[in-house]
Amino acid sequence: MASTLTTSNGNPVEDNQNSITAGQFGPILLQDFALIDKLSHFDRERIPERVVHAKGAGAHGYFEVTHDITKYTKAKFLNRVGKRTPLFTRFSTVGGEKGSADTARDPRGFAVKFYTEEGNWDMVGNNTPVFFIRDPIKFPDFIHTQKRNPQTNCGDPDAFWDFISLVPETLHQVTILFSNRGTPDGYRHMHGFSSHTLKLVNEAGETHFVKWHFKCDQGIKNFKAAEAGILASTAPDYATADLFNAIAKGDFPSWSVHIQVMTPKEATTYRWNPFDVTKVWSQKDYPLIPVGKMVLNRNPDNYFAEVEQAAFSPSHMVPGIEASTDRMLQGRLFSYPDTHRHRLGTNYQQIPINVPYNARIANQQRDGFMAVSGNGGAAPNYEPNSFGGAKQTSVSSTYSSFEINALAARHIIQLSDEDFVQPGDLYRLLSAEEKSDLIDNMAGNLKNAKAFLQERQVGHVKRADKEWGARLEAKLKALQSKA
Ligand code: HDE
Repeated sequence: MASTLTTSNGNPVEDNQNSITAGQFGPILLQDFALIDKLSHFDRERIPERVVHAKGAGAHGYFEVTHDITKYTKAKFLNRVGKRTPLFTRFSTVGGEKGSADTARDPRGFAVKFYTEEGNWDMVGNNTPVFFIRDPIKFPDFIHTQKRNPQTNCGDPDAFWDFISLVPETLHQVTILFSNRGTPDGYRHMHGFSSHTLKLVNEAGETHFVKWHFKCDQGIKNFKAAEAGILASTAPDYATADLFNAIAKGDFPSWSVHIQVMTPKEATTYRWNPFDVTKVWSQKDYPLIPVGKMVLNRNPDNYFAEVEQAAFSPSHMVPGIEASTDRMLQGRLFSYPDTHRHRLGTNYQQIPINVPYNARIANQQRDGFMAVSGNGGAAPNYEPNSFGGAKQTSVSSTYSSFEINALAARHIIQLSDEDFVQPGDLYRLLSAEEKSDLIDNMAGNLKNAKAFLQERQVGHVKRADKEWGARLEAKLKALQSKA
């Protein structure tokens, strides 16, 4: 049965079509609360969009443990095979605005909020195992080159390729981006990765370094550049609709979750710095160890409430899962809650989609805009206290400690030949068709940048693989002579 229409304070609205006026043709009266309530709320409907990953789609589901990894972690949600934890996942593109096309060439965000009994763990990853840069101080500049030019307000291929070619550590991720994995067929046909190295800590306090892999059970499917381009104009919400429709008809997408595990000792001798997010760990060296399954089986009821207001952070971690010293991860630990406080407010954790509802929240944080969950009631708002308020756990039992004895300075990570090995290996792994697609996709974009930028980038590609570089150069020449 239809319910009665009300104002925001619950008063019945008798007429939602006619404002109160002085006479048939007279001005509107200030006393028309129903009108002012409605207009003023409308005036405030927009919140800032995410500065990156603005366009996205999300769904609810669960994680089920299929294999015992208690020798690596004491995280309670992982302590029993068969245990299920509810979760919420949001997928996204990165560079475009909230209204941009789902099929744009871009990495895809892969963010999962696990509502565990020890609070929420957010695995905020991408569909790529690596990232463009390896120091967070470069991130705002890098993102600016993908956004609009400050003067023209149009996309700027010169800015993008200028940055990419001045910061060649980007080549590994750029290779993935310009392969067909840069245009996945929706969100159901791609893997997810923590990309960063995280730390697992077991009951005995022993630590291991891990990378998380969410292997897509639907199989990988990508678009070719031309198909993605057409869909950008004919079905700009392609991936959003695809996820929603699949779940609505009971075709629940799932991912098999694995970890790669490295001991702290191995981390000191491995060929690649395990804390450099531009590098992968070979699965030959560190095979995937199965952990569980993620299933998405429920659509949000309300996009804004659940998807737009979802606030993920790599710093939302449970005992047994900790950060590594990866510089990029360290920067992100700060950046996400910071952006949430700006975008959603100080009390963003009280918004229902973010509430760690399987844990009991008890602390001395009080007040602030939109304190909507009881604000701690009558409990003491300080600690230590003698009146039954929340108390800290013992230091040694919850999180691990590690030793640092080092010089604080702006330490440079030198670019070396080693940085070109993994992109080259990746190229050499591709099939003949995939190689041609990569070269076509890259040249098709790079051709829009100034000649000296093209040359600089071709130089980096040659350093990774001579044949690849030569083919890219030839393709660029061919495109130029056509133009
Ligand atoms: Fe993000 N990133 N990021 N990022 N990121 C954001 O947080 C940032 C990075 C990723 O569905 C923002 O809530 C910095 C790597 C995903 O809501 C912001 C650095 C990876 C999402 C932010 C990175 C990611 C974001 C914008 C360099 C994969 C969407 C809105 C140190 C491993 C989450 C927000 C969602 C979102 C900052 C790099 C993944 C501004 C400073 C590497 C999936 O805080």
